[in-house]
Amino acid sequence: AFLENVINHDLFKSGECTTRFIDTTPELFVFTPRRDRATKLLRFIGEVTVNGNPEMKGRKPPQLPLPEPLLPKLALSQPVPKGTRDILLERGPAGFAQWLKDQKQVLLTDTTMRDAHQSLFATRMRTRDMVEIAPYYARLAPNLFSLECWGGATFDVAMRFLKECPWDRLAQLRAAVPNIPFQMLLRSANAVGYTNYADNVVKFFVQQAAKNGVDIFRVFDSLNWVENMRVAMDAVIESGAVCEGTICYTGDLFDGSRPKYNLKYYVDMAKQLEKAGAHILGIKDMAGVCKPRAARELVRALKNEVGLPIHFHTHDTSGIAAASVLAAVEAGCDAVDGALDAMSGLTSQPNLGAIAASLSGSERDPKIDFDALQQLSDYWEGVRRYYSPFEADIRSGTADVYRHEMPGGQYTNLREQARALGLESRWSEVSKAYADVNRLFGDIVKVTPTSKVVGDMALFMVANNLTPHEVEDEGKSIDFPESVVQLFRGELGLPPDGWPSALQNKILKGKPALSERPGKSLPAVDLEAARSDAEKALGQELSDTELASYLMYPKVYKDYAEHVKLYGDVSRLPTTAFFYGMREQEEISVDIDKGKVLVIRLQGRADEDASSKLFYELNGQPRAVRVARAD
Ligand code: 3PY
Ligand code: ZN
Repeated sequence: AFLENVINHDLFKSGECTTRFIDTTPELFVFTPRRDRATKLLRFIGEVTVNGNPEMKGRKPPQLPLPEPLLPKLALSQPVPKGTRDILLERGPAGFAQWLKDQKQVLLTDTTMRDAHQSLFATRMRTRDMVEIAPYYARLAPNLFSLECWGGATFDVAMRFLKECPWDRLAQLRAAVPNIPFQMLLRSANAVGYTNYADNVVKFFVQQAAKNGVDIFRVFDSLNWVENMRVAMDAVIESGAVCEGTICYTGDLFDGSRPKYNLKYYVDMAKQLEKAGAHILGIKDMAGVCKPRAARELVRALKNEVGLPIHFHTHDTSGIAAASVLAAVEAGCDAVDGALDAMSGLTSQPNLGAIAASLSGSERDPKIDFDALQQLSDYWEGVRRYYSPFEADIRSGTADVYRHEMPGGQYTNLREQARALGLESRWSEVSKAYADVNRLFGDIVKVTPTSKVVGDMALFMVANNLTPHEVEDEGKSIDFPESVVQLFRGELGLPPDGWPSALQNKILKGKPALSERPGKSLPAVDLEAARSDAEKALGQELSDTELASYLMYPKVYKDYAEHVKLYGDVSRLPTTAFFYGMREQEEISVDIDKGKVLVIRLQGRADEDASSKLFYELNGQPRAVRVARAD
């Protein structure tokens, strides 16, 4: 690059430079960003090749090399056809909801890019693997109701573990798929975090998400408290996006011993959501415990009592979730979620292709091109192999889910937490403790973030060999996990019937609890002051979306930004290089910018005492990088 600078310099070209040319021409030492970016990426690949990706610690990599995922055989020069999003853009959110309600066919949402990987491999799917297939979705499946591709746990995992920008993911996907609505999961006052944020932060976050490509917001509250959903719902509606006000399904509609979550409970909540301005009513069966009979009755009752179109979401943890989906469709459900075949089943969504096939020829035929879905699924089959170290060791459905009621999206994450605490071999105790904690907490809705607290407490009980009786026993002193204290202080809101008071007294040790929604007493955050604090700390300017990331996760965002300074945008690397490094003589290509491709080959490696030297070829030029060895 230095030589390039010399050769391209005007003075050099004019032939008028003297021997002092180099000393007196500092700009020769200013290298183009391209070289800088390449150097950073080579350093990252070197680190991972020599020391391993920290994310892989204790995990077994797959057998390498892996075959390239198969892309559909379709020329991307084909124009993008009109799709469901065009209907939304033409009619606006209310008109779009009416259109949905008027359809005879059932509409389909593909959750592969959000919930499926959150539920199968701890949310580790990288942007690059999504962006590769995205333009094919636009051409092959324009009639999907939506792609759930953002929000939930993907936001923090992107920065925390994958070292990539969630907003960049959204922008790249949006550019590739202009014709299918994008859907995100929003935890109402908790936005995409694990705690309630100030109202103005929730609002700012929603505005950014809507502005940058989210069309449909599935808004839920982790205690089903509509009061705590209003700020987020209002922000969605004011942003001009579609508000899917969502009920979290829990318990068992027909279990007389748990009458709390009966039909009346859900119908009342649905009416409140309708009144609060929801365009669509979501039913979110996050654990996959809504049995077929319950799904049928619930949808039937809600269709009768509420005027909104209904969108049903479930998980296949039990192995029979597709039956619940079909029952919901029979009862008149307007849209349903599934994951493409290769990313379906187990703790993920039921199989979208199979659901579509089962309904084919019926009154509710979704009129979807199977061959197209199959081609997309073939791609995902290849992608899934990249992530095998993150998959939980489960091979079948389990009816045990009706006992523990753990959300599918939490299952692999909690197993991860258990593993990190050395409790993996005691997983069955953890899942039993999870059910015990739910009873101790008064039989609550368990979905992020309340599910996280229940999980924390379950791990705490197993790690400390505590029985439910000991937890309740006033004579036994317990130092409860901080998240449990916060929950009982009301920092995530309130269940409709309050907390069990004896346990609350024990946990809070006499300290007061909130009696209103937390956002009411949280002071507004001075957004510009927060921006300038972060800018000072990082020595760089923050855009609005970066500020939104920082507001959600200050520490995670800062660590991520430091990583970018050191290693550049690693989201561009192939997934095998990112997690497993490079093998000798392997060649990868990395699109670092429009039309700018780096071809990187690892030629060889020399191990010295405390470091290793890696010899690369970068676009045909030799480059060497030295990496200190961690061992
Ligand atoms: C999330 O909030 O991330 C969930 O998937 C809840 O089910
Ligand atoms: Zn889910």
